[in-house]
Amino acid sequence: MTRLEKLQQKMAAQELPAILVTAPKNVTYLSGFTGDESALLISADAGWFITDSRYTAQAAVQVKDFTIVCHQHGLYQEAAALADRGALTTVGIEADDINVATFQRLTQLFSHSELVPTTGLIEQLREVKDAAEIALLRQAIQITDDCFDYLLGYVEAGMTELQVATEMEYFMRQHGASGSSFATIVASGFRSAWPHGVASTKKIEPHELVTFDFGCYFQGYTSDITRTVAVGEPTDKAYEIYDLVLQANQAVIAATKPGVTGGEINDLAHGLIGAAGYGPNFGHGTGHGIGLDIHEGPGAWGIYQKQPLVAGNVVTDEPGIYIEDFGGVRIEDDLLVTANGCEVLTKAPKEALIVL
Ligand SMILES: [Mn+2]
Repeated sequence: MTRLEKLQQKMAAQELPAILVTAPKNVTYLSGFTGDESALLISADAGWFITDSRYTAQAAVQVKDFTIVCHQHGLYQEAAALADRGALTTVGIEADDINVATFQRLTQLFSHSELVPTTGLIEQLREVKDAAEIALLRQAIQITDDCFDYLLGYVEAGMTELQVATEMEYFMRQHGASGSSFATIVASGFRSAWPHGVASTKKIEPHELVTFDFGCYFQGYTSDITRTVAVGEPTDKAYEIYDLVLQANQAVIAATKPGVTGGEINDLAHGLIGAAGYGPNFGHGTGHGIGLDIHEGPGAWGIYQKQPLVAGNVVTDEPGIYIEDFGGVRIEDDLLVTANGCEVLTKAPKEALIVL
């Protein structure tokens, strides 16, 4: 079954006769198109890919399963005209993607259709990766693993965090990445206690902990890894919190399998760190899904907390401990849920605190 057919099956089950897909990653997922400013109009038995002249040649190569339509007078005008012609009187829209101004415009343009907000229809399909997606995720992750190996021979006290982050991003692009997953985090010393301390002009000082949280996009798919190292021998406390975070990271790996919920995983990691007295120092969730987006379902919080994992989910495992004015440790792996457990996709070393 194609991804389009899977969506049409889901639409039928929810009695949704048509949907306008505007979120760029959802357009990519369903059609194969990697450009932007395009949309899909999908009915029970048809699919139109709407774009403009900048993208028609690219679409002819990339887009499968859809009729390609090149608009002259506006993306949404064309979508509304197609809906009129197809007598689509009810059209779903992606509530998470459409802002209020666009919604008002769509309401005017789709004068013969009722617009129905939907959430998560395509995102739910994206949570279960197929073999082609897993192959691309493996390649994105390989580049980040290689980058970490390179880092171990590169980082020295006296370098600024930004210098290191720039080198990392350059390395990943040299090895096939189209870009980084997010602003690369290099957080040293007191800044390592900031869970999302994006690289700054601060110099890395001897004996400091340094947390690297980074990833890259490879052919549309993203990776996400965190490692903490010490640049010169750190204090005993650094070893203590490193070992605790590692235990939590490994406990999550041991527990991750189909049927377990994100909430259970979250409680396990927080329970372990809490029992050692560092509960208040671990404030964030234990993980999230990755794929076309750096944060996607299934997550370990919010609406996903009660949702059981299934084979084909790819989730992160990222406990951390952050102590203000001292520093912090986070260890993050990417896990592929398999039939009876999980495979750790990230291979970068973590078994003991690395001292450079
Ligand atoms: Mn992450």
